[in-house]
Amino acid sequence: MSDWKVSCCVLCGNNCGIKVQLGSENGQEFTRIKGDENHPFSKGYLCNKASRLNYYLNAKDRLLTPMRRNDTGGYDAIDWDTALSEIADKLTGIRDEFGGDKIFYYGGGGQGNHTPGLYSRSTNATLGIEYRTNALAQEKTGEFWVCNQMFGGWAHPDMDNCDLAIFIGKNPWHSHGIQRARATLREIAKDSGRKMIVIDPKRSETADLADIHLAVRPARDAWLLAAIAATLVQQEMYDRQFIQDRVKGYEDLFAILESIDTPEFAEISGISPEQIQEVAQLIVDSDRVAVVEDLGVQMNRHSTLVSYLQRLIWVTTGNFGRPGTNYIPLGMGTLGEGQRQGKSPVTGAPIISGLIPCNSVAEEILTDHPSRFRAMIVDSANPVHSVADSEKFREAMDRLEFSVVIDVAMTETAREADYVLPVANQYEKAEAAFFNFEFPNNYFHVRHPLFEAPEGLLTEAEIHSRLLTKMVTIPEDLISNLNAALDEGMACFQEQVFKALAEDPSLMDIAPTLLYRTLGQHLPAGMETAAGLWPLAQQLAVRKQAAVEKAGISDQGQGLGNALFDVIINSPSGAIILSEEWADTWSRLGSDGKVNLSNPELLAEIDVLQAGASDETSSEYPFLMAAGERRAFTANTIIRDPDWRRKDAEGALLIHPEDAARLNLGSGSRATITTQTGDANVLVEVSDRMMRGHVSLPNGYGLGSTSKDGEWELTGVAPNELTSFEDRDKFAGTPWHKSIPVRIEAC
Ligand SMILES: Nc1nc2c(c(=O)[nH]1)N[C@H]1C(S)=C(S)[C@@H](COP(=O)(O)OP(=O)(O)OC[C@H]3O[C@@H](n4cnc5c(=O)[nH]c(N)nc54)[C@H](O)[C@@H]3O)O[C@H]1N2
Ligand SMILES: Nc1nc2c(c(=O)[nH]1)N[C@H]1C(S)=C(S)[C@@H](COP(=O)(O)OP(=O)(O)OC[C@H]3O[C@@H](n4cnc5c(=O)[nH]c(N)nc54)[C@H](O)[C@@H]3O)O[C@H]1N2
Ligand code: SF4
Ligand SMILES: [Mo]
Repeated sequence: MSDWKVSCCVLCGNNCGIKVQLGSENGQEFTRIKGDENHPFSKGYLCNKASRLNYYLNAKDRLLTPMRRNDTGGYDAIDWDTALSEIADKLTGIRDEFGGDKIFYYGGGGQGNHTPGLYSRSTNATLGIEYRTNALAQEKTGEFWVCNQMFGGWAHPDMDNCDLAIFIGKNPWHSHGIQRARATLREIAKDSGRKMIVIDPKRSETADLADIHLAVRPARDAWLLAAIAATLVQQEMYDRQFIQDRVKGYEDLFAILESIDTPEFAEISGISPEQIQEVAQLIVDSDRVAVVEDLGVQMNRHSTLVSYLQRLIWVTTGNFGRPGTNYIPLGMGTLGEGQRQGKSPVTGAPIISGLIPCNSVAEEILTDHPSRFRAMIVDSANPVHSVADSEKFREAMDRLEFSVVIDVAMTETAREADYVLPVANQYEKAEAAFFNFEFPNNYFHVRHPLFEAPEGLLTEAEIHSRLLTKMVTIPEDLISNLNAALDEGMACFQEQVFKALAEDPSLMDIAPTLLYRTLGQHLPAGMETAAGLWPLAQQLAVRKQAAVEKAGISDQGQGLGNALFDVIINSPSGAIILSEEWADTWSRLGSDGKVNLSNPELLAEIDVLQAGASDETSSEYPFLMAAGERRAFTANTIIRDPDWRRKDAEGALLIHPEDAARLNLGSGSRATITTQTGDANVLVEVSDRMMRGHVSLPNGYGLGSTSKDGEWELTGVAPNELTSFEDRDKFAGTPWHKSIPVRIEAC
């Protein structure tokens, strides 16, 4: 039996620490998996999914060689040098003829890996790529923008220390998103001094544990939250002192909230005025309110407005910047700075945090507009499956003059690409993710590789490095100099890097690859891909010297940034890298230290609510469907082998008993779901958790894999075969996946 090794689970963004024993009877595998009690935040916690990680590690359709599409639409295995030479030729050809801004970059990381995004920067800068996106632009960009306007950064809840936890369109029992979610939820539920409110049309597993479940009508959260905010203002229940001292730009907002007809809004939302009053009172009576929203509202109508309205509730009641409330974290990398800058070249879609809305990508390609994208690099993402209207995305990929996918598997997106490049998986290289939002102590987890990659597979860092040598002349003498400097020590290396960049700032374009070729090669074997984190460590050490030192990291004569880098690459369970004060969260707000509630565009949008709600359903499409629910055995498209699931093999459509009876459906029967975009045959499960008129389909199904007879077989329904890319938020372009009008018929 081997020793216990440490790493993390890669099946959701929580990335809980794991301890594993390794075996190699059937290839590389984890023979035992348990929680790592030394992980600074997951502290030994795991959910049911982690025990199934072998299905990722030993994925049965693992890609093992570069592939090139042939004339018959199939793929031929080719060698790396041929693949990378041809890819470099195609990409530089498109750049030279049409401009680098016609090449689009999609992805850069998944739930557990963010180093692809670091190294692709060299390729992207060399090609002059200007436009990119990733999955955040189909869920979080509206929230990012709202938070940027209010706080100058993305707000997070302190669920561990709150006395009132509010979950809006989020089911952490299954989806996590907060550390040790099930344990945390149980702790809150058990403690008579703490309360929980869940806002969800479905009686979710989280709602089961709540003190108050507000079963809002699907897609009507905006009216509910506006009614709660209006109640606080109209009855002067807000925190006057806090507003006076800590908030600005609220005057126009308060005037609008004064004018809201609360009973009317309550009626539209499906929640009684009495319950709204009760909730407002509970918020005011609580000392420490922590609030989080997620896809139930972010992938829904009025999503950006909802992100704003829910924040009004806790900002006006003073629940920010104190333990147990809400804060702005700081970590190694930033995910969503939230600036809205520029527009996409063809459709003029808003670019937030540098990302084009995922829903707009196909439209940016399927046009004769001269600015259309002509090539795409997809790295660690599966947009054909994950973006609205899969068929449209396939058409768009077909229309491109060139596309390449970098992935561990032959995904739905890979199957549309001209070239597919296979990579070492996340247990075969050093990896890290930037989903670390804890505060005031913040951690970072660089995982050490546990296995060698199968022969012939490269890391993303190596792929981008080799691709670069095909496109530009790499300054090999500089690489030799830097390697010699490394032999002298990190301080000398740092000095030489800064000197080289000062002499030739254009080297910044290929800096990640330079680091990989120098620092990377001096790190312990297998850790090469961690080199790209070095500049982030340097930046953090400069920006937050006191907090890094308070975390116990000391300069020791090599420079604080180098010491921080040393700590992160030598802490296999993860390390605390920042120890801040609660006052620091206030310092992110700008010079006056005030939360800014002014947002004229969203104020005007509250007026739109006053006009009432339109009926999203019709006689043709009488149900609303939430397309993409998180369940016990879903993990985006990270595990593709259907056998990993212990239950819900096909991903059943959940429907209320009365609706099912009316349609002559029972658990185990089959139905056809029809939307404006497509139809699908689905297994039905009757569930009294659902609201009448509301049905739910899980995410991560409808993936192809090789069956026992060697056939490519799909399991369950891929939700985006049924969704439309036009159904999207007007501020952020995020999709309305959680309220799709559908027709359901027994078959
Ligand atoms: N098991 C599992 N966990 C995951 C993932 C996974 O694939 N599987 N994916 C990860 C990722 S990428 C993300 S972004 C998160 C997402 O995590 P969540 O947002 O929590 O996941 P969902 O199940 O999509 O949606 C949450 C809830 O929204 C509710 N909802 C639907 N319509 C409405 C509505 O109109 N109003 C309100 N208020 N609620 C509504 C649903 O009933 C559901 O309970 O999960 C992460 N964790
Ligand atoms: N209708 C509907 N659509 C949705 C959702 C929904 O609720 N409803 N949810 C949305 C959400 S919140 C999200 S986050 C997106 C997620 O969608 P995407 O970001 O497109 O992708 P994932 O499914 O997370 O898959 C990540 C990819 O990374 C690959 N991969 C795994 N390990 C590695 C590695 O080491 N290197 C490389 N290069 N690749 C690797 C996997 O094989 C997979 O193809 O889906 C969205 N789509
Ligand atoms: S899937 Fe479960 S075990 Fe894995 S990171 Fe998420 S919460 Fe942790
Ligand atoms: Mo997500």
